[in-house]
Amino acid sequence: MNRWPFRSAVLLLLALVSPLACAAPSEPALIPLPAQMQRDEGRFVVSDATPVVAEGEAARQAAKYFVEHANTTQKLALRVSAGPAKRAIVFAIDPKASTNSEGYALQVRADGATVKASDPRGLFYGAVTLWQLLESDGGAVQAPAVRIDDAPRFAWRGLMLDTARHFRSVDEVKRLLDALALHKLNTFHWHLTDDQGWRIEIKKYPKLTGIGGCRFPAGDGGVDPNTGEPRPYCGFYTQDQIRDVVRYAAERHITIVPEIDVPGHAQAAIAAYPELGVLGTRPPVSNEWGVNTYLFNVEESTFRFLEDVLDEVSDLFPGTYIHLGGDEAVKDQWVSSARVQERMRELGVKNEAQMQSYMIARLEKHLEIKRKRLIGWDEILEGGLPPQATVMSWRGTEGGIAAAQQNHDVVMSPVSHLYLDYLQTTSANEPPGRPATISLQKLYDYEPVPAALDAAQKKHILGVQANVWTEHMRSFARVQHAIFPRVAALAEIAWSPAKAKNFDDFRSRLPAQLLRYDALGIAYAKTPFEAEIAADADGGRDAKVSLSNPLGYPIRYTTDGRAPTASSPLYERPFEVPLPSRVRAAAFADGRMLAPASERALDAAALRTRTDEELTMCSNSLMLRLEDDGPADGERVIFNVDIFNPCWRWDGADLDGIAAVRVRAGRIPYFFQLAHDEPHRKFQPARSAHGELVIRAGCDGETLASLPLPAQPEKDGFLTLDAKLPGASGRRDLCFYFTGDTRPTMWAIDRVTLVPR
Ligand code: TNX
Repeated sequence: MNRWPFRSAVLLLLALVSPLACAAPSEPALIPLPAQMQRDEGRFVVSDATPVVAEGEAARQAAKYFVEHANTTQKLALRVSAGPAKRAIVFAIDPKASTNSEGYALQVRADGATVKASDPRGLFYGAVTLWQLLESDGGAVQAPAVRIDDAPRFAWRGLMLDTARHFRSVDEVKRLLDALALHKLNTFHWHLTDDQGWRIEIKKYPKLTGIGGCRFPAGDGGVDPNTGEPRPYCGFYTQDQIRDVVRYAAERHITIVPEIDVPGHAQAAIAAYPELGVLGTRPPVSNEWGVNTYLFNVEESTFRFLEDVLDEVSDLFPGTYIHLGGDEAVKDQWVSSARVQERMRELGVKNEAQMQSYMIARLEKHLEIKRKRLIGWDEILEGGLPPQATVMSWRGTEGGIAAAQQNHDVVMSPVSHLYLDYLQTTSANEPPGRPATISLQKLYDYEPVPAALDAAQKKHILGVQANVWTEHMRSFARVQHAIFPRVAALAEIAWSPAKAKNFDDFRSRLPAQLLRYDALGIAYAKTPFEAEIAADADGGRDAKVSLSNPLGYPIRYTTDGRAPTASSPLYERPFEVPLPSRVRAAAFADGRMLAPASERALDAAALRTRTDEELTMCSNSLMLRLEDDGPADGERVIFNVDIFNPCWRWDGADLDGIAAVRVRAGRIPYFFQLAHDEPHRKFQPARSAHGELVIRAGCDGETLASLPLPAQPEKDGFLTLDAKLPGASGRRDLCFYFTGDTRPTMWAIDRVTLVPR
């Protein structure tokens, strides 16, 4: 009798039951890790009949939050009651429970659970922890017996969302706030104004949203496919919606820090009210990424405008901080304006950096009247800064160090580690974004308190924040991909004691967090959990296959076309397969597949093709992963391209028996304002009307082919060119680039195929 089908069925069943049971980790999979935890003997079984006891409003709120989430993820129908009860879950405010208002004490015993805190905030975080403790094997839900004494490491645990570049609905913002709370984050920095859109209703200046709330996207994305008419991209929050979001955040103990960016990133405001600008003319709301040159002017009337705006903003947001931006304000317009220079003389201001300082200081004074504190990006340090101002350090840690040394409070948010618009893996399944990868581990290993600071200066580090800039995130799915699971690592940086941090341990707790994401409907990034299949043709009959997972989870694979399971062979080292073959592979943890299996058909033809992701960039000047501009809605092709040097390499291409190289390229808009970086963009001189595709043996080597480009791509937006390589042989480093200044569009390679003789 053939026993294998039976065995597979059993394994399948095992794989289907909740992996939390299979995992049975000795330590509960809590994220972020609590400050102190002790595991005791036994477990508390929770059922629909388990009473949840809460006395007083604060306790009731925390209990309700716990019950809701226990219902969502564990299908428990718990009810909150006031009376004492046996074998209960108890939430209580207790002044002695914790000295930190965000701290709590939690105990689970075989006969019940208690969460106590001195403040509603702490009680709320205790509720989150208790929810995370719930485990189920498909049958009973239980929590391990444990004693936890917890409090956060940092007071500022933040995430910034840019809703200017791409707008997100109120519902999406709320879903995000919910998820932040479950990571014990307490600050939501809401980027509401930028060159590409003004997103907050200001009653006194309705054109800010009426005009500044819409832009016409570059290329096909800004054209209605049915009518051919321009199609605007619009969105803003009414003041009622803002109040609603503020209330929703407060219920989750999240403070919102609104950002109104001055004096740069102001093009949308100036498009609405040109009199606020330096040139006096009306620019369009920008549809280009990068650094735009439009600045607010420095007239008294503009200060009145900004103060009016800040008055309305202050009334909407009850939190202490208002963010005034200050980033990337290239001063060209101020330098070349006679009127701004005259104003600078009037004000006794020596240079443009001091002019920005004057502006920030004056607005800071105004915020003081409204009992608000000013925070801004680290550029606000240049030219001097009022002592009360807080600095958000993004350009590295230097700004943060300098600020703390000058006794300013600091929030660390370095582009190198905490920018979530940077992609997290090199997978071809990554969405558009910035491919200088910030992996989960890189983010996790970030330490926010610079060693360069002395003890007193270290106290100025309020905390950390990750930033989600959304130039490349058209959808909420992409925003979630950028945030999850990296926000789990951020949570641990922000909350857990520095000495408790351990990436391997974090990684072992992560699969349980993914199950929570699944249950909550959070569209986390799958790319860190994929198996990557790399193959190298060995002479033509066989290929050498290597498998990897960005996080190092074990990989199982098949070569017989079947889907990999928890019992498929475990990958240990590179192996050979005959051609053709089909390799399928997936990463596993606790017997569960972490992401859909990857698949690769290996045959001689497939191995002669490289996609843009598989090619190497000739330099790393400004690498982007960009999407096509069409179709207006739906899926678009994505290209890896260095916009400063659009040049790709195939190192060691095997040219034996090869007659030609076929290059498929797409044409995408060139929609970047690079200000002072613009001259670094190198356009190789063109020889023909529309430039050419040049292929060389090594980027400085002999030219193998130079093919003139047409004026237009084919109907589908692509172009296929065949370059004959007579007499090609051996291994060569092929280098591909396009010549000519092709703005406002540019060519980008989609794939390269070696065509045999
Ligand atoms: C720099 S970070 C910016 C943003 C961009 C971001 C893209 C900062 C204060 N300014 O305007 O969106 O780079 O990574």
